[in-house]
Amino acid sequence: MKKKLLMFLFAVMAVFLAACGGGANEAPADDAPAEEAPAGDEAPAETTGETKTIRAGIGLNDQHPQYKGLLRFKEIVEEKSNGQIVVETYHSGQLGDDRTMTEALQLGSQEVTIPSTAPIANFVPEYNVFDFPFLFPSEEVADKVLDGEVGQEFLDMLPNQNLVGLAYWENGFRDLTNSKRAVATAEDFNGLKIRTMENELHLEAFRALGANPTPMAFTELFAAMQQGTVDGQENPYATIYLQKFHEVQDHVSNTHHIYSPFVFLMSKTFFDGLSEEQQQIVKDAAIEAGQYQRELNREANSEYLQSLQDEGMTYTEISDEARQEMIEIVQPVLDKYAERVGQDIVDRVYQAIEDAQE
Ligand code: KDG
Repeated sequence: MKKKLLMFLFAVMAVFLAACGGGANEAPADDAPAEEAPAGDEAPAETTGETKTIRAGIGLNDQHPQYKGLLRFKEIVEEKSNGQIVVETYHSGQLGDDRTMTEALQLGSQEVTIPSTAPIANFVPEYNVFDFPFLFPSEEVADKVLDGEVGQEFLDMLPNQNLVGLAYWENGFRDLTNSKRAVATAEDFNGLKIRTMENELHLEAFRALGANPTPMAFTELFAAMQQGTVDGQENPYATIYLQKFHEVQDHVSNTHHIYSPFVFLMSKTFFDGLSEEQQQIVKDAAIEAGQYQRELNREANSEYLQSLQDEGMTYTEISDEARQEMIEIVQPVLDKYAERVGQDIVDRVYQAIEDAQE
């Protein structure tokens, strides 16, 4: 009887051990793919069946050249990858604002966004340099610097933040609008409640000019102007017109105080999961679509100042003397930030700007 019981217990243990041991050696079917390298790393796009999706979001609306550029990016990528990479496009902050979308890229829960450099400076402080007021004298000089060695040096700072910078696009020269008064001189900024991008340097520069700046996400701006929470804002003419800011703003001045680049950002987690061939496709597409976007943007910015006046805004021209006074007022802020981000890199940017003008 005892013997039978012992044999029964042995049999139960044997079955139990076999189950445990076998389970450890054989990978369950579901885990099998994790053992293999992601298909995209080795195989060219055409030979794998896997489709990758890029969710690309921007803050501006679907009329803006930035969105048209994004549609061009989609067209190129989907064609060149034979449909293996699909691009979904979102505008008007549907996926969030510049900061939240950039964070989503870092987390790998979104693949592309194209913010201005100002919010990027919250992740990589060196990017503040691009937002030094009155830094770039023209769009052409900006192109040369950004598409050159120095521009690349800045893109190379992004992987540390789990971001990849594929190209520079253009937001453009920023101009002031408000609903209180015509702004012609530095004095006219006095007490104006101005919405700025979420960036300390912008805040300090406007404070130096005597304004009362408030940082705010772009998605909240129209309502803030409509409700009078802020008196004004600053953005390129294309944005002012296409976002219909003229409906809630009366005055526009060509302050041209900052040239705002856009940076085409991709999540590094996503980029690293692409094959080399696919990485090249998205990089080339971001550059090619960016050329197109810059062209459209320049046409829009030169056309829409007139459109804003046709819509009833008063236009005030900033004289050379008035602009010079503004430059002098904000200089201490620039000196402070140059020290903060490193005089070396600031000097390299200044040098590249000088070289670009030769
Ligand atoms: O899509 C880009 C916009 O979100 C943003 O960068 C626009 O310049 C802008 C602003 O003022 O927030």
